Amino acid sequence: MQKLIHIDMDAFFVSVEIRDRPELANLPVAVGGNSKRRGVLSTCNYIAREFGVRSAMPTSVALIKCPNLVLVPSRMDVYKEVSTHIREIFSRYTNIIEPLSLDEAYLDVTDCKLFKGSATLIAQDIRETIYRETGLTASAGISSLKFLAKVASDYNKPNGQFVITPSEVCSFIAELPLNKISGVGKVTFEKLKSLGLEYGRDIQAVDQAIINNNFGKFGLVLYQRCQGIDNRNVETTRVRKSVGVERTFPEDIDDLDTLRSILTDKLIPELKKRSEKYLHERKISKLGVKVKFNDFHQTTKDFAYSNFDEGIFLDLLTEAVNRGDGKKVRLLGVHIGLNNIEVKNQQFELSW
Ligand code: TTP
Ligand code: MG
Repeated sequence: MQKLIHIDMDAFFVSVEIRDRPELANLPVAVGGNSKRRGVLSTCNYIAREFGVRSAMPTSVALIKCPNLVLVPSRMDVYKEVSTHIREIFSRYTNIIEPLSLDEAYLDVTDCKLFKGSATLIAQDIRETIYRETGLTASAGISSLKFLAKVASDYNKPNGQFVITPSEVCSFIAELPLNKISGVGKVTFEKLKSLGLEYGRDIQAVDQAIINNNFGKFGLVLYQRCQGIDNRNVETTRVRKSVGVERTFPEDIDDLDTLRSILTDKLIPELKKRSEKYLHERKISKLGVKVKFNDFHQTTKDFAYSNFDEGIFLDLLTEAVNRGDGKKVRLLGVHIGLNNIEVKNQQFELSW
């Protein structure tokens, strides 16, 4: 049985702003909504939520609900930095991490040996570590099923956590309002209710054909969820760390000038072309050259740098070739390192 944790930062953007401007702590505060007439809020703190203010609400509406609302411009670069930091914290507990947005991720801690493998204590420790290192609070949900971990992280929000143990799954779902299940939006929920289906127990008791006939593919998913079936794993996105191009020669080469011109005329242009698509979102962290000698011994020489620079590549080549003490070169490669990925969330970008 897998042990999953869903972590979600509390009122993320606005909590970062209040952390950095503590004088705002007891006021209703929202991020975004730059124009009073046309803007839309990104999020707001829990004080503002008591007035009915919400994410994605037009600023004009929010100001009617809460005339004293303090509007703060967003600072994406800072939120991204915090996001990178919390992901680094997650990686101290597991390698199986699936980020969903800047402030939210699933973690599979099945194999984590800390706290005698108690997912509840691991989640507690992650949240404490996040608070200690970033000054921000997070909430967590713990369960053996992905969809329930997500439901659970909302349960004791903010700054809380909730665990649904395997033996509690069935009874928990029975009491669960169906609109808490990811994928059940307003329209689907209304339709379900019109069929007398409002809680998990209603679907647990109904004939599967009724759900299939009315809700198609999603009906099957919903039916399975309510039976406690969610076979999805935590999907780690493998992040590419480098891009490289290399060439094995038809005949070994010992002339440095020939190697230099292969590097500048062929390999670097090809590397540039191949890296283009990554460099829209990522930056270069280092340049490197790899040399394999005719005895199959190979060596790599890297240099931390953030741009393509032919001179640096050539210097690296000379150093690498010199390591061969006159041996002929069988293969030559160039590569760049890519820095950590920055998450882009189109949906959120629209609502700035
Ligand atoms: P959420 O986790 O949905 O919201 P939140 O962290 O502000 O509040 P909580 O989790 O405590 O309920 O979203 C994370 C961040 O994403 C949020 O701080 C701002 C941004 N965001 C938008 O910009 N627009 C939106 O419509 C939503 C929902 C979020
Ligand atoms: Mg959040």
